[in-house]
Amino acid sequence: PESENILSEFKTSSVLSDSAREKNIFIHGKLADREAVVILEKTPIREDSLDELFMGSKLSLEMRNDIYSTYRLQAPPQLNEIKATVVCPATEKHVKKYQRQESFLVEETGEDYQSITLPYIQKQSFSVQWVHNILEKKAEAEKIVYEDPEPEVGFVLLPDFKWDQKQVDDLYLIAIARQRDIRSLRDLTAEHLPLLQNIFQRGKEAILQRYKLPASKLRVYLHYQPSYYHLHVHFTKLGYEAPGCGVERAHLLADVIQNLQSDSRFYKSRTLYFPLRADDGLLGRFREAGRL
Ligand code: M7G
Repeated sequence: PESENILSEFKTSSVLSDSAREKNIFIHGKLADREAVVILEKTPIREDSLDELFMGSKLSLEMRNDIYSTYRLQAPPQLNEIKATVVCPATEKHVKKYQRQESFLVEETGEDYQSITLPYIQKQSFSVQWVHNILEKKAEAEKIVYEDPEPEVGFVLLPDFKWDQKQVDDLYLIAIARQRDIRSLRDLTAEHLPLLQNIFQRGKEAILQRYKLPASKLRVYLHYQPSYYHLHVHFTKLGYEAPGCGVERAHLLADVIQNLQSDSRFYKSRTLYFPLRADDGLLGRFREAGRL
């Protein structure tokens, strides 16, 4: 673990968004002259830390009224951490991704995908270098929870970087397929059923083993559109509202499997709906094509 504070050089240019309820802030700025996005997030209070919290904190009364009283509690430093995520150098697209924005629902037919979406994502999507680094064990190798080395149906399961792994209440893992040419849901056919079933089955087993969470406590899904066009599956704890997981983007893996079982070309031919943010270039393409 690095101890040097690289953030001491961070120069804020603007706050992209923040939320008092989620207790996070997304900041755009510069880190040693390079564009950067920094995400700060207060971590959840863990049940297993309560004794330490009550015993070790400084308490000051703010007000007392009848049966009600409020305090400021100064927790010991190890229980008062902020999770920081740094993207540097950040592209324009990263800045946009974290900016609070109005969004619009897009209706994408199979033809729209071929004529509008595919040409766009081939030119303009986020790099998936970080995904390749994981598959090649050049990064995050020590975090891998489960891996199946088989080239066709194999995958790597590891904690999503949104999850600090301190409590299972906000469990969030991703399974990354070893196959590199599956961009998204749209590329899936019945040919990929063994891969999807393998991820579903072994992913659930690995999570039960490691975190004692049964399949009945998991939400297993793909995003469409994803941010990163290399096939991956999200595993989150049921009931945890992960940031950025709106109902419109999520497709349950169990449904995806059934749909492909009944029609191999399901995701090639069906109209898919998803929200795009006002400044997303893809939304502009749909507008130009008169599809919005
Ligand atoms: P997505 O559906 O493509 O995009 O999911 P979204 O971020 O809009 O949901 C990609 C998932 O990969 C997200 O849940 C990210 O939090 C996660 N993720 C992104 N990056 C760059 C990393 C990384 O470097 N490491 C890990 N472990 N997870 C990442």
